[in-house]
Amino acid sequence: KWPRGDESVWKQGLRSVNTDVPSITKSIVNHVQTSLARQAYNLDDLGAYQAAALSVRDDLILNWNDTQIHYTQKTPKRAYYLSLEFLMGRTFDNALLNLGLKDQYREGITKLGFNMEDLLEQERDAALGNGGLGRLAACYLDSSASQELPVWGYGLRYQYGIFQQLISPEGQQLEQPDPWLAGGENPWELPRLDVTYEVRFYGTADRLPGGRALWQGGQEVLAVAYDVMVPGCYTKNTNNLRLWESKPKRGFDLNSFNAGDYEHAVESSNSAAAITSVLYPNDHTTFGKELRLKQQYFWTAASLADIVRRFKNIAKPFSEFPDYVAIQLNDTHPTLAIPELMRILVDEEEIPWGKAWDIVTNTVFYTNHTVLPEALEKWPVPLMEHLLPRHMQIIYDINLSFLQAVEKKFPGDRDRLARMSLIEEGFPKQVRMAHLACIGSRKVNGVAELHSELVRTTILKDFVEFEGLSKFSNVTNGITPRRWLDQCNPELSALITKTLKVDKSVWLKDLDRLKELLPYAEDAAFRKEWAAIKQRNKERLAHHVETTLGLTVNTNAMFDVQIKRLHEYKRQTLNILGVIHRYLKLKQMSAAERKKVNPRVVFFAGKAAPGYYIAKLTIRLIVNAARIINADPDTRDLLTVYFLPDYSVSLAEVLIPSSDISQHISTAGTEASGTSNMKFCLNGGLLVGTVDGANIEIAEAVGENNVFFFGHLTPAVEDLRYQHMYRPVPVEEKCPALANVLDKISSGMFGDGEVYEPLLNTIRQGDFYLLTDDFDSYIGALDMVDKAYLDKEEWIKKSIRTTANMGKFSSDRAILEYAESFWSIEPIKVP
Ligand code: OX2
Repeated sequence: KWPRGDESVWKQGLRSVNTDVPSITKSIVNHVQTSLARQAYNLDDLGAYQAAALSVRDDLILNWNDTQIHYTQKTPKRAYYLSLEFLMGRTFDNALLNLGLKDQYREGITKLGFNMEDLLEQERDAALGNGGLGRLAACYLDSSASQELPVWGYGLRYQYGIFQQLISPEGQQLEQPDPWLAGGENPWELPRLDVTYEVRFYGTADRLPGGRALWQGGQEVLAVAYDVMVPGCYTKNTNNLRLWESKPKRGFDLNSFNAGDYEHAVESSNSAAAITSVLYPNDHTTFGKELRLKQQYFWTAASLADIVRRFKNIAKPFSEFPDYVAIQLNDTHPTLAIPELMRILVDEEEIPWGKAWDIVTNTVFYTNHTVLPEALEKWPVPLMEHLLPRHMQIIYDINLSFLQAVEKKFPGDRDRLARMSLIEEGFPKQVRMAHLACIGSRKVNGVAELHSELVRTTILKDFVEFEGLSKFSNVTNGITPRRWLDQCNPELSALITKTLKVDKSVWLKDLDRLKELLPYAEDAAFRKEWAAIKQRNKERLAHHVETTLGLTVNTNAMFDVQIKRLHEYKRQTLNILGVIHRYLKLKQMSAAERKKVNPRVVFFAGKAAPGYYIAKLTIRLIVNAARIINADPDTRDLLTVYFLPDYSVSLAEVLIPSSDISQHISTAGTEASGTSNMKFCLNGGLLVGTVDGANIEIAEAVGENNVFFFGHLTPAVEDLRYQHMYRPVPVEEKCPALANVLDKISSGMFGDGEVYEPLLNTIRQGDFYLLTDDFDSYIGALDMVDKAYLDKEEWIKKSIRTTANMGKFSSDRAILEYAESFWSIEPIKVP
């Protein structure tokens, strides 16, 4: 029955998605006219982009609305992906491709006198993440929608995303804020000013009889929802990413205001707004800052309140909560979801403690992303007690019964109790978030085979012994082929579609179909097309470098790319030292010898955490080495180096399709997975890497003869580090080639040598990341690359075979593994 008014009048007003060019241009012009209040006379590219984006937004809203209504009616079990970072990048192009409307929009935009590519460039990246962890979350959202799974994301709507990186003339990284929302309205989100929750901090928690407590007083802050629409690929299903913004509960303190104390009046309102103001730019380090803990609680509390309210709408007993809700913790950042859900169940819903714990441990799942000790989150107990007094009580209570159970299984093993406790002794005591996440979850997983094995045998070994192996598993990461092939490499996508003779939506959602390309490696005409596309992608990158930096890139050279966060464990230093070694060798060659050398262009890009001194020095070395090397007339036709500033998702989309080789050269056992390795290989770039993270599984999939491996293996690392500590060998003895490079840097070949001493000393003393151990085999691997590249036809075959074998690394496969083996949710198609 129609709920209100005249049904036919309503129906006349309803619109559906615009799919033909005339209705698309009509909609764009309408937005120019009314939403922007402009005309054809005063419309620039930015305005045209905005109007076109608003038109796409209308379509997304229709699908999004139908999806949400359908889910609400069908009440399927849903999964919630809690991530403090979502590195979404741009939306316009991706939405058009997923809707299957790019061609129509291109035609319409052309008719209106604009150029599609120029409009795409107007959009600012949504850069609410640091690197792999945040981009993985974005790929998983795309795959959830594309595979029609009822999955929502929950995150924070930071006013400022990851900082913008500038490089000073000396090669110093400078940071600038990223006010990504400053350009006016963001067309890709729906403000839901009606969806708000109160979140409390500080105050007192008084225990009541029956295990409950009353938490009151302190500061109350409002969480306001902003919904970001996440369209699936060639499906109506459009999922939701809900981002929370903090707001003061009341505008300002009226008493202080009336008393003339304006500063105090706005203070609390400022402190509320500050919570979601900025993304913390650290990757793999924790700082123990109160504001960060506030972010974590604010976000988990608002998300859980929202999840619980939605569950209550279906009027089921709480014992059935795990039948309707799965919550995935993206790393330990949302671990407070565990004590917060306990608080809601015990204090508010009056469920007995034991039953509540059963509900929690059947609902929550935890993904670990690193075994690096400095990245394992710990929070000082005094800070936790002050900010979240009730949660600290709950954590103590969980710990007590947990340690009693451990004691029962391993009587008298005090060391084990100390190792496993949720509280680390010390001054101050600290809460170990990974332990809490582990015992509060139904399943724990790592992100690649090797990493999951390291989780089981190192950081969570005691927990495996206590809880059994079956709780600990692996889900190898994946990437969305929509953005990382169809969108970033349209020509290759078109060639694949033509060759496989299926609609592109078929293979894009069933990436194993790429296997059908294998026979074409033997087809010379196909190889020619394949190589021509790679070449045009190189030219596209060269054009980008030319227009943004004013530098001319040699597109006849091999393109060698390393793009990722700057970190000692990722060893960009090894790469630049290798480049310098190559330069020195070239300098010594005769002109005749140089004729036989393959020209090479080396690209670097990546941000360093603002306080990470050594990583910033590495950038400085790269920039200054590039300056000298690129200016040398003896060698510049054969070797050039570029550091491209302000790495972003959008820059990655230009770099990745252009690479001949890419480098993933972390010290064995340190890179949990890596995901850009998958992106390069999917685009037919070959991998140079260590036997680490997902590199191993990529090599298994594409064949070891199609990758260039080097370096020591994980089991050797501990011993080598031990030797560095107790039986150090000088670099000159251990690795003369490397010692020579270090000497040249020290002696000022690339500017003031003194500057680099702290960086070089990390290698000369201790060498924790094993550069001296791996340097020779690294150079060996790069020599192999040179040799292989000489046989162009064979190289192209390798490239085709690599792409053809990358099906496993679709994030569709990964998300379906989570859906089936962890969350027990099923696809639900929106009609
Ligand atoms: C990253 C890991 O370093 C990387 O190896 C992995 O591919 C990515 O997460 C996605 O799983 N912060 N970022 C990561 O771990 C942490 C902690």
